[in-house]
Amino acid sequence: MLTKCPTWPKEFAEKYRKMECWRGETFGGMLRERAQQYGSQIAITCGETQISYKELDMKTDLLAAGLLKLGIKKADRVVVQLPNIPEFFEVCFALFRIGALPVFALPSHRQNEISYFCEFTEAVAYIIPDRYAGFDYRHLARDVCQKLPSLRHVIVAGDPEEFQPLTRLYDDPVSYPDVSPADVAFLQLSGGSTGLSKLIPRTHDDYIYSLRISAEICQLDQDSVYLAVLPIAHNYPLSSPGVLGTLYAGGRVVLAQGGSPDETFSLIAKEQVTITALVPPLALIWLDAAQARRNDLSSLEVLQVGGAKFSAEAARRVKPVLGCTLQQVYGMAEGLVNYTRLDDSEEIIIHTQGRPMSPFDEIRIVDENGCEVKPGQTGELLTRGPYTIRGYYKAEEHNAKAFTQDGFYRTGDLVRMTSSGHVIVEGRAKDQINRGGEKVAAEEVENHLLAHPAVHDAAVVSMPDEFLGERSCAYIIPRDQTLTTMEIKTFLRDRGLATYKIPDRVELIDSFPQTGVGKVSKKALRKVIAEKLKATHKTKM
Ligand code: AMP
Ligand code: DBH
Repeated sequence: MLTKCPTWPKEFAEKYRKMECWRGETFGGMLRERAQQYGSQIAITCGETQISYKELDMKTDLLAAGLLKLGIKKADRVVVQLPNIPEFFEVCFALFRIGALPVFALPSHRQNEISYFCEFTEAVAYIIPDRYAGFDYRHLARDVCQKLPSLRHVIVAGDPEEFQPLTRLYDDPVSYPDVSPADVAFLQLSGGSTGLSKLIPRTHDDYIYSLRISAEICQLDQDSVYLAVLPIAHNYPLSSPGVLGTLYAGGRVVLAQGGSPDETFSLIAKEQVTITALVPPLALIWLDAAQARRNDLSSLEVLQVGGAKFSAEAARRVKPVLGCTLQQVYGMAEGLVNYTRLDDSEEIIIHTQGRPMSPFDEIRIVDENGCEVKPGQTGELLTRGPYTIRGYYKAEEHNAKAFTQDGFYRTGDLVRMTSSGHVIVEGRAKDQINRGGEKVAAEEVENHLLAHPAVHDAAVVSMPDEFLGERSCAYIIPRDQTLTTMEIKTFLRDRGLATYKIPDRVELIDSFPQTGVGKVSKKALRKVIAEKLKATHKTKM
């Protein structure tokens, strides 16, 4: 058993079992069952490669055996940084089958993030592709190994150079350790709001429940074809219903390497894709591209948009332009996912972020004092339920703040509920920038900025952006007036920070505006930059 993972109190676990949310399934068992049910039907398509359910199950067995032989044991952590390639599934299911835990890093993470994940989770192995999207992950692995000599294995899908090749690990099947449905299956990442990302322990029981309900709501079945456009390690394309929900339902997953209309539109026609998931900026690109060209997108039934707020103006265009039903998705790796239903009215689909997927999701909307607001008023969303965690991994102090005494997760999102029970996201109480679905914790970036000798103080805030919704702006009080934006950006990149966290804009300032109690007023800084942008925009017109 993995320690330092808060879990559901006994009476809740009993209730969720009794109500048949948790049905005692594991990922290893689920794949075995699907292989028996669907055999030679295709589970995964990637380019010309097709993998059937039976084949996936078999390869999983072989790889699981190889991982055990390598010395990877039940409850060990393994940082998995794989893009949308078939090996992602073989690796994850093999780890699930032996009860080892993938830690889901994103392809965009760099030395800083990966070293932290490896160190914090005491990972025994790190699994990467050779090269992907013009980046050589073996370079990254070398940097990580230098920093963490204790990391035992680096395993490469592709040309391994000095590391271990994934292909050599496939070995004769053995018997595998017992894995309990109540065990933690993997660690997912939170977008983070205080410093470094927190790690989210999800159990087989709770995650598989969320897959089942998600697949039901999206009406997935054996004929469904899900196009994976976003990086599948992310919770949204992984589980809402994502690639795992599609496999749960016996459908087919088609892996795309990116979201450009050039690649995806022809894939939709070729593979007869029925459903896909985008973030708002990509949805905007698709809407414009579809109007400008004549691809056959008629197989597409559902377009999911989530990860950041989708504007009603853009939402309104989806059906007329793409000819499919829009589904808004408002979720979080910590658990709770809201969906608009496929048969909801246009009004609801366009103007709301949906409603909780499970009847057992409990929602509270509260003011600054923790008191419930009046119906229809805006407040912070708190939630508890059969697939929402009760605490982060190894984060006792943070958990005391991020969860209420009675186990509700404080989402940090400001929402209001319509009389129909649908949620509208109105803003954010947490110190985070949502860059078109990519979350940046202000404090993490500030800490890096403060490490620069010419930076006296730093505050990172969001600024409005037509395309991404928000971008990041770093306000810096310099010790040295010659400090340039370029220098700051290079400094952060050299520290191994993922590119999406590097501030889009740097503003030098003499002092920060303050709140009544003398804290930096980020609200005031956001206002200053928003007005400045508006003024320059006007002079340009
Ligand atoms: P993460 O912590 O990375 O799992 O990100 C979850 C957060 O993304 C939520 O708490 C929201 O702040 C944001 N989010 C996700 N989906 C939506 C959406 N449809 N509209 C607005 N915000 C969203
Ligand atoms: O942004 C997210 O983290 C998210 C969005 C939609 C998510 O985790 C999800 C659905 O499951």
